[in-house]
Amino acid sequence: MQNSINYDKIKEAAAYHPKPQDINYTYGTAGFRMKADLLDSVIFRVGILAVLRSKKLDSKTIGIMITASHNPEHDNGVKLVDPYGEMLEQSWENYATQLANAQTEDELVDVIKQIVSNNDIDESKPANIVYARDTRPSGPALVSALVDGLKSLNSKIIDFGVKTTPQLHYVTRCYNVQGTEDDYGEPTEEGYYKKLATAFRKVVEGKSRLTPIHIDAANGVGAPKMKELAKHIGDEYLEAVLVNDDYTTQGKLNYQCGADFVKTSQRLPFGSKIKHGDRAASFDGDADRIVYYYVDEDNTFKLLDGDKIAGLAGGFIIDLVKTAGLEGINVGVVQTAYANGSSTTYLEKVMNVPVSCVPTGVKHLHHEAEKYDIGVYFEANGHGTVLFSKKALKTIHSAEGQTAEQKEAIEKLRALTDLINQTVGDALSDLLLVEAILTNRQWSLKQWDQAYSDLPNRLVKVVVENRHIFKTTDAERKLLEPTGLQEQINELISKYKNGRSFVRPSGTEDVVRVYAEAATREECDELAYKVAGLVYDQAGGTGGKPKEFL
Ligand code: G16
Repeated sequence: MQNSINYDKIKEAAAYHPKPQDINYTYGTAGFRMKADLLDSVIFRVGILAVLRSKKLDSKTIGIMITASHNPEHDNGVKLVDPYGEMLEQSWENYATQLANAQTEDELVDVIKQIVSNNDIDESKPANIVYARDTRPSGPALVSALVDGLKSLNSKIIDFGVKTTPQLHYVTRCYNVQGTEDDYGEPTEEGYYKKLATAFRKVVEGKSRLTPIHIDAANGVGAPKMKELAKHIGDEYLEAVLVNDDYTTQGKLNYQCGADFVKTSQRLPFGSKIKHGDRAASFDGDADRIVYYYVDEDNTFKLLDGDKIAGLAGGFIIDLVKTAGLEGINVGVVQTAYANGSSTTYLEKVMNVPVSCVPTGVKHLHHEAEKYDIGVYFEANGHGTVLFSKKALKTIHSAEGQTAEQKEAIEKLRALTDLINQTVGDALSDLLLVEAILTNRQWSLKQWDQAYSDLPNRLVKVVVENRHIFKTTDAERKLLEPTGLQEQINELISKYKNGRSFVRPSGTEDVVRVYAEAATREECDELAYKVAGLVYDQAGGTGGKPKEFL
């Protein structure tokens, strides 16, 4: 049969993509991610897994994204996207790891057979795959390994080309729900722009346009895609000025620019010339994160990160729901341990919204946000979105409203359900969401920033021999292992006013991350570097201690 699995063919193809010796691969926070030259065999095998997943899910289209997002240009990575545009179901991550680590072709076939039998997969089902990549120079070669993997199982393949990660999530969902009552839009890049642009114009109609938004596109795929989106929206609604939009020169991607750089170093990206009064935002390398910022009268850099976006979006949506008279729709916010303490206090005490804290990684936030009628989720690093449950969508789409004010609020909520990419955090869609809210409120960035003041905070990376020895609990806020380390961290924290700090292994980089916040900048930095030094000394630090306050 045409679709059934030919194991000899797989072995033959796999021989061209041998697994390097002595490397242990793990499907982490956002799939596999590491130096691009170590990924050939992994990508080939991810293709195989995607086909198995599609067969398992009745030939639903599975998405594959080749990107390493915020990582340096020489890294690359790959992740699978499930039919509704969400991250791969967690129970399958283990299969990805097993496939990637099978040393020989025979072992690989054994793992495939096991997955087929464990999941009762009907081998004769056809498989449908759509894939895309970002602008990394290693992308084309990795795509070719992927295609070899997909072809070894006779999958139907759609090459979606060079795209942002959220565009791939969007199109995956579109393919799977086309023509159903959950239709999500045209499964094309053009369809994506049209949907977002139309919704944006609806939400801001009749309001004065804001001053230009300066966008640092991290020299990544977000640059050409933002330009395209802006064309669809039209200058009369949004004026976008791009910097760091050189996505063709090698060595520039994410280099001293982009959302991760700005959030971590808490300063302007290279190339930005914004002055007091200007408005600015940064995307990351695959345009799934966004942070905003401005400079104050005294030239101080001010960051509006994912926490601030959650507050802004949550506040606006709650107001619309109230004005529309849609009682019975609850709104909640989901954060991670990286959320600034002040933001959590603001959300809980001032906005009176329920807040949940989950481990890092979009999949965790996404699932938690699904528990609310409208779930706003944002990581402090700028990755997030808003989910509308079926109940909320039905209520919003069937509501009519009595007064003109109610009708307007309902119309805006409807438009927001199209404006927001509900599959995953999306820098382009989130930019439009923020711009739409600020336009409606006629707020400057400073006015938005006034909701609350962030506690000074600091992120430090520590390189250790083996980050996998770090085990955490309580939404990553406490270390279980190495034993005894948490007690020492607690002792340090107790010496600082409003001190908070935690340590966790990164799922996307070969480092351990240390987060700290405290009442003042000096105390916060001291705490961060002391905890980092402790980790370095007690848990196999290598390559030099983090520099300050040793
Ligand atoms: C990915 C994940 C995010 C996560 C980030 C950092 O983002 O999608 O959920 O916050 O990695 O993760 P970690 O601290 O484990 O390295 P991106 O934008 O790089 O895909």
